[in-house]
Amino acid sequence: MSTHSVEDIKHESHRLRGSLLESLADPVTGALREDDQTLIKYHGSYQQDQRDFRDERRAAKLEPAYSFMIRTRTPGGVVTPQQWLQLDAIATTYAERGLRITTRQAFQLHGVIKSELKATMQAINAALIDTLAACGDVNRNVAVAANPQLSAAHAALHAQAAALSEHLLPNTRAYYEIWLDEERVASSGEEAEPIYGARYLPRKFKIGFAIPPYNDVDVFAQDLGFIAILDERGSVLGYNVTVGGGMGATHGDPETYPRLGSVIGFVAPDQVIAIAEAIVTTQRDYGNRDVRKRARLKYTIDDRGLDWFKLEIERRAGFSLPPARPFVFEHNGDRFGWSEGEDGRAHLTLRIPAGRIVDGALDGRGDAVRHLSGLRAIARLLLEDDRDDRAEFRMTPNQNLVIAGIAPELRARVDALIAEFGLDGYRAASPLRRNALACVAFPTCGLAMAEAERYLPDLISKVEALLARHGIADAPIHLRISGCPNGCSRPYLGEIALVGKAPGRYNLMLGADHRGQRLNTLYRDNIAETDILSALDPLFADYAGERTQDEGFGDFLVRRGVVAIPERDVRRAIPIEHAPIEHALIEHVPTEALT
Ligand code: SRM
Ligand code: SF4
Repeated sequence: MSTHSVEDIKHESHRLRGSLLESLADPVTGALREDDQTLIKYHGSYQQDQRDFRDERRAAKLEPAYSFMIRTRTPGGVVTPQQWLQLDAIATTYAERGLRITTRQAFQLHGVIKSELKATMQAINAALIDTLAACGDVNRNVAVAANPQLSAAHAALHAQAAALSEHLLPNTRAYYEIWLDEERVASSGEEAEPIYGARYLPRKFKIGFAIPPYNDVDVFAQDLGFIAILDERGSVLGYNVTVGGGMGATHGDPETYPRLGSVIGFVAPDQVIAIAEAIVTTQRDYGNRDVRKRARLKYTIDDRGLDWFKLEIERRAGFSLPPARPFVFEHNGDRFGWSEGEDGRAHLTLRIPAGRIVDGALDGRGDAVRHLSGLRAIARLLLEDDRDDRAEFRMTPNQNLVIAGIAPELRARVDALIAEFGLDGYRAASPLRRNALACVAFPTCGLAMAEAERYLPDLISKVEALLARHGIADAPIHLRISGCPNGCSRPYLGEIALVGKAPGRYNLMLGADHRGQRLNTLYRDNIAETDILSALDPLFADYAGERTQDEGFGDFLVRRGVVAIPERDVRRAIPIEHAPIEHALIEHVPTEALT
């Protein structure tokens, strides 16, 4: 690693330019200079190396197999069928392992080599998608509820999120100069960064918009969350604001911890940008720049107090926040299958295991799938037919995919394609499998301590067998696995979670709800698969016999005192008087229980 601190690197980078051009042009190595490895993150890319090959390469006295991960900035995860085809072609040409949908509704490409990085970036931009600020100490991809049914509310939130994402982009032209050959204006000096300043933020910053009753964005895991409050016809009245959510922690360091966002009040739609800017600049000025592990907004708030924080952001925004409005969350998963939007269009939510879209992967039942080819065929069909340009591909924050806005008369043809290409796995999959999340981990993630994405199908099969033995194969339990405690699959919000500690060893965490409102807690430390299954076995037996109707597994464990969750790790809904707006489901996915 660099001997320079990240704060110094940012400050001395000439607005994120560093020596990236020189690093990219150096043919001797597949890597970048050390400081540039930090700076490239702000351009949406990470230098990585293939960890499966490390020993072999070392033995052969070769440098590690360096390559780059590229992450898109796609607010709300929406792309057109045309863009889908372009991304597919880019992944097929330049990347390994297809397209990867992330837990923040972005695409990741893995395995792009340095000499092809610029061409890949240019191809992404030619598809009218960029990667600016997808990583780094800035505002990241803004997540939006994927809700396919409330079409008008989704459109309003998506527009709001896209505008906010634009507003919070860094001002520097570095991205355009390095990747898109924009000429640098010699006399212009360094650009002003009115929102970020010369050192950008102390740490990454994340924003998500939720539409109750679904909490698919896990709004309480965001640094800044907006919970949409709709009127009875589905129009957006405004948003409850949540601050200070975050998942990341470090094993054995009690100074670091996951934290749920605190609900601090309500804003009207036209106040969203002002309050977001006030929060971002407060974090810029007061976030911890000495200790990176303590630099997220959650620690700024805990160190200085929520009351202080609220007063400070109100002062900066120039208005005060009235009390939060009633809201209720029912679920933080996705609703699979066909549904109908209020606009009469059809929407299809597909399960994409761990978000990895490839041909030939296993779907957990040993079947080869052709997801990349299948989605290509669907995109082509939609393009052929898209008379009114309304169909879109919408990634969900649970790594799944909604094909939204399909003309109803195309349903049968889309259904035929999902069957042909094995994209209909959601119909037969258990609720456990459908709802499971796994972060990337090995072989690309440099921070992984244990497997996650690659282990998920096998792990699920074993947990499914255990559930079946107790006669509860259809239990809609949310299981999440991360290869380390950073929490990229938001594991601390899983009813069951495995958090990697070492190869084959995990912390077993239990007791979150399935609404994203309660964190789980450590149940067993540093155990291997056999012990994980043995620990779950008696709990499943009890759950099978003693659960109340519709009681979730996490709720059951808390009620029975198997785990105790402190009140600070719980966020309560504010009861609403009228029933939440009903959603029209036109496909009943067997065994899915929405609790
Ligand atoms: Fe993450 C770092 C992957 C969502 C918390 N995350 C990483 C890196 C870049 C590893 C690294 O720093 O070298 C991983 C790249 C792996 C790879 O090979 O692709 C990585 N994070 C991911 C993705 C792809 C996981 C996935 O399986 O989908 C998600 C990409 C999101 C996106 O599109 O922007 C991803 N990461 C998250 C989330 C979930 C979320 O945002 O909703 C979290 C927890 C929420 C939070 O931020 O608190 C998360 N990632 C982290 C952290 C811990 C941050 C902290 O506060 O401590 C790190 C490590 C770090 O920043 O130092 C990290
Ligand atoms: Fe990598 Fe850890 Fe994030 Fe998994 S949780 S992708 S192992 S940083």
